[in-house]
Amino acid sequence: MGGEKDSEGAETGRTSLADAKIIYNSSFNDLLFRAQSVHRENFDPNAVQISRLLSIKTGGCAEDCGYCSQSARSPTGLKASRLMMVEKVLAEAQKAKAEGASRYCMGAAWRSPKDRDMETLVAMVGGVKALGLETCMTLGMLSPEQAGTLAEAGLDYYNHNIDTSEEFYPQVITTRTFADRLETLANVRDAGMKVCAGGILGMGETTDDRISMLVTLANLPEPPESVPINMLIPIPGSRLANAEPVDPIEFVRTIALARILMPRSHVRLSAGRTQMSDEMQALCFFAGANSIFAGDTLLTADNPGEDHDTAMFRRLGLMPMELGLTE
Ligand code: SAM
Ligand code: DTB
Ligand code: SF4
Repeated sequence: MGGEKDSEGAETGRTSLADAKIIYNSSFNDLLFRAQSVHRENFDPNAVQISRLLSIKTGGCAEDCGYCSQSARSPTGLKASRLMMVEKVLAEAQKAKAEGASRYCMGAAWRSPKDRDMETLVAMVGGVKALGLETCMTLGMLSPEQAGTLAEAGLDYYNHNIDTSEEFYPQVITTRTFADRLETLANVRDAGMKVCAGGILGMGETTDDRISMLVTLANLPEPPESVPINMLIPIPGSRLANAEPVDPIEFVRTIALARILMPRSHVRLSAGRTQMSDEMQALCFFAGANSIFAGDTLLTADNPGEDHDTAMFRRLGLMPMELGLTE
């Protein structure tokens, strides 16, 4: 692809925004063919990794993310609850495993974890791992020490999204900065965990914002192993409740660009699948998406559920990716 060049004309190994735009704007057939070719060079094209989500601490969050049902600043009507007990989390993880999940992701509505919660979180990681599942957590910002503690507990992945482009970000969140996000990602990486970082489409951002977000992710010192692409689930009462929905073809183009810029990463078709037809999801898989969240609920919002996804996998000839083949 001819990436960025330094002042002497040598390749820097980074992707330039200009190159990414050219790829994104190529004809749909050319873009999808290229994305699918890259996908096949790096993955089994018919295997989709299945993750499950659990909200271990719901609602009452101090942050003001404009898309979220869990911000205490938005009248979304969501009831707040305390951090779940370890035993309850392990029982839920056991059920998810029995239903075919290979990775278990635990999310908390926090700006960042409190030091008093670390012991409970460490016990959750150890317990879920002992069930033979990969572990992931998303708890907000992490200090280097907190990242170190979770890594030592055996946490495989940490999810922290950049959500959108650096330019559009202040219109979505004001209580923490884009630079704060990158700092947490660096702390996670330095602690030796795998990084899961992506964003949301359909918040009123431009095409250039979407491309810029992916270029930021691809140009991290190491690209994230896992890249969730969410389609905004409009939450009544949230600031972005009436945002302009993203055009499905633009959504698929964004998935294809993610696959091309981050050939070896898992690209996860995350929130918003209840609003997508099987045909749209099929195009996303063809464009290189190879991970989903399964189950009836994400953190607080609806997801298609087991029966629907089993039928869709059958229609498309897709198979759940085996644990151990997810690198
Ligand atoms: N509180 C933690 C944080 O924000 O880092 C973790 C949980 S937060 C809900 C995880 C991610 O879910 C957000 O960064 C955002 O990308 C995504 N998300 C949240 N609400 C969403 C919505 N309504 N539609 C689509 N994606 C959403
Ligand atoms: C991510 O990028 N998407 C997931 C996961 N990471 C934690 C969360 C989606 C949340 C959708 C809205 C909800 O369930 O409240
Ligand atoms: Fe809080 Fe996370 Fe929701 Fe932002 S996205 S309001 S930090 S739970």
